[in-house]
Amino acid sequence: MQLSNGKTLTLILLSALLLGSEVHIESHHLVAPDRKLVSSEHLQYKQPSIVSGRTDVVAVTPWLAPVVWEGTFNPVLLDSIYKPQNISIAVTVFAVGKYVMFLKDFLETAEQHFFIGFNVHVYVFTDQPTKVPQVKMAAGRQLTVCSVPSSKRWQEISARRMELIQTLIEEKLQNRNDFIFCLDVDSKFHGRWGTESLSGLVAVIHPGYYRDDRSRFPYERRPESRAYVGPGQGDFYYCGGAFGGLLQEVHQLAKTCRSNFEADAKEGIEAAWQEESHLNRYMWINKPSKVLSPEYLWQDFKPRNPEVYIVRFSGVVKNYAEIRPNV
Ligand code: UD2
Repeated sequence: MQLSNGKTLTLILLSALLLGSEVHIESHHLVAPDRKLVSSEHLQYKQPSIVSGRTDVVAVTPWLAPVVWEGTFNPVLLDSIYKPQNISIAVTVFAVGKYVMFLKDFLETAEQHFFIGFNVHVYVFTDQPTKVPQVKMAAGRQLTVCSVPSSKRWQEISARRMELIQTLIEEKLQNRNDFIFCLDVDSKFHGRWGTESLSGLVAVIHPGYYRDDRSRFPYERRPESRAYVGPGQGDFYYCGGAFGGLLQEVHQLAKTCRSNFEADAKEGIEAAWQEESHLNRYMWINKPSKVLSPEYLWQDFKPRNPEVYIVRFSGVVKNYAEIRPNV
């Protein structure tokens, strides 16, 4: 039977009511009041245009969220808008087992490129607090080490991050930070990552799949998993290695991914890419309000594509067999 979308939905809801079953709505979008973008009348900057600019990339999603590429924003203008708001940005990074070796480069390059001139608080989660390197941090920036148990499975380390992010926000960050970014440690900053990335819910497009048809995205494809994304569904394939936004939004994301991951685990299911699969399902239902282009998480082994003018943050080449507790 052919029906318009509206009619199909009505029919589904009606049948659900008649059958007495529960209609499960899993949208969690919080109303994140947009911050007022107040600019100074004294700032001189290049005239904006709506007819000239980048034509080689798409800079807006079909739900009208900006996609951030070099050349689509003015960093001086944005910084001048956010600076007087005295915002504070939390960062989480996990370094368990051999991954502590990546901390030095991660922290040192963050000092050179990540939200320079703003309040930044880095939370390092590790099983070896004594191995956290001493890195000189600029005024307004600080680091806190949080102890976590080690694990024999890398999948568990990666997946438990959602739980730890959820509890960190609940127990330590409320009323102290405005935004949070959760980043992979085996990566380095190479270029500016700043106020252009701020929004309610922020996702980064994975560098490995953005030119592919969505049928090739490595979503979780088993319908019995809570991370399931079916054929013809999904928008982009997003990275598990970088996401962020307003505290409340990231809290909702972490809480949902954690509980879905744990409910799956009780039924003996581990999604194809652990928390990355759950994040992809979440971001498909709860559309990100800003999407960062693959400039914000490239991979060192990949040659740079022409539309990527600048690599801002990139995963280092690593030998998985050497650094993971299991293969
Ligand atoms: C991808 C994702 C990663 C995660 C994973 C699926 C990117 C760039 N990376 O990377 O975020 O979604 O797929 O689970 O999107 N870790 C440790 N110790 C370990 C293992 C992992 O501390 O022994 C931490 C560390 O912060 C690391 C992160 O977990 O950066 C992700 O692990 P990975 O880098 O080994 O995952 P990978 O490369 O498969």
